[in-house]
Amino acid sequence: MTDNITGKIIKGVGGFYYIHLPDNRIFECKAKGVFRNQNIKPTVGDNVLMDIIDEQALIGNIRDILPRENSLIRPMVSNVDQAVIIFALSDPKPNFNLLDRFLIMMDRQDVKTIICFNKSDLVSGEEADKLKRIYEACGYDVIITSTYSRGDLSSGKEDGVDRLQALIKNKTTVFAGPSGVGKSSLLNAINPNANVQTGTISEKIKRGKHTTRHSELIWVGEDTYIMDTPGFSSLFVEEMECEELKEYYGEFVQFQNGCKFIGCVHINEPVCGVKNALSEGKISKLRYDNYKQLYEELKSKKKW
Ligand SMILES: Nc1nc2c(ncn2[C@@H]2O[C@H](COP(=O)(O)OP(=O)(O)OP(=O)(O)O)[C@@H](O)[C@H]2O)c(=O)[nH]1
Ligand SMILES: [Mg+2]
Ligand SMILES: [Zn+2]
Repeated sequence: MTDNITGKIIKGVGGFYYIHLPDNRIFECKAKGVFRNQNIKPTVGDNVLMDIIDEQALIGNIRDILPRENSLIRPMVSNVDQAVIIFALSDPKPNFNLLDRFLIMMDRQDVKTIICFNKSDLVSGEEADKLKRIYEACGYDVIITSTYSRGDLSSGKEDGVDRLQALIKNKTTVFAGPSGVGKSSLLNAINPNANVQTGTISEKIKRGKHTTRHSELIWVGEDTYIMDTPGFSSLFVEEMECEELKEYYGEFVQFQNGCKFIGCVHINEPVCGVKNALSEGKISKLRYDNYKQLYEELKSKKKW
């Protein structure tokens, strides 16, 4: 029996945890360590100390959970470095309100988010570039990808999948986004060995046929993991005062000097630097409209 091996939980199903070791073996473990007295539940992403029970059968036991750098609630995962939120430019059409909700949710959990617009083969270059500029102006890294037509070198354009690959190296990254946008396809493009199931969207149920159902970490190279998550179609921004919302719209900040009222929320106040910037086209109407909609929803405490 070998003790105290360090590994990472990549999956948890029915009381079993799957521990990935640096040598790329995966052990099926139960959790019987001392941490159980402290009421800590092992979570995907946890680095753990494992005892090997049966080397041949790849069975072990989790002895201890190493200290967490962070621990997200949605999705439930530990030690995350960053998130990539993926939307399709078309099929399905992007829901920008949902995108903002996700950006806010990750910001509230102190996780850096990169935006990836996939399926660039389905829209014009101008359309993709316009969106890229809008979200870059809000302070986000934006990548345009296609898993269908990669590396159009004739146009001299950098391939988005290559850029994504570079951005995730040596990190643990959560891939999130609506169903059918190509999260699993991108994962396979980055690492063909990942071999994650993907699927065409069924017209009837509007869901991918091989839709991802469990969050799972996938090892894609040394110190590099990606968490593939099931698609979501709605998100609820909880426990926030409507007055707080503006803090999550980073591009507003530089214009707030122009607001007459302290605590201006940029909705109905006269003399507002943000609304002024909006009318001059310095703030995107798309973003402002989503801000306003979320503000009203938070104000009326309506759940969504
Ligand atoms: N046109 C086009 N289609 C793509 C692209 N990437 C993926 N697809 C297709 O989109 C469909 C959905 O892809 P998936 O990778 O399964 O999507 P997903 O985001 O993992 O979906 P869920 O697991 O349901 O959340 C599949 O039919 C893919 O072949 C792309 O760049 N362009
Ligand atoms: Mg998937
Ligand atoms: Zn204002």
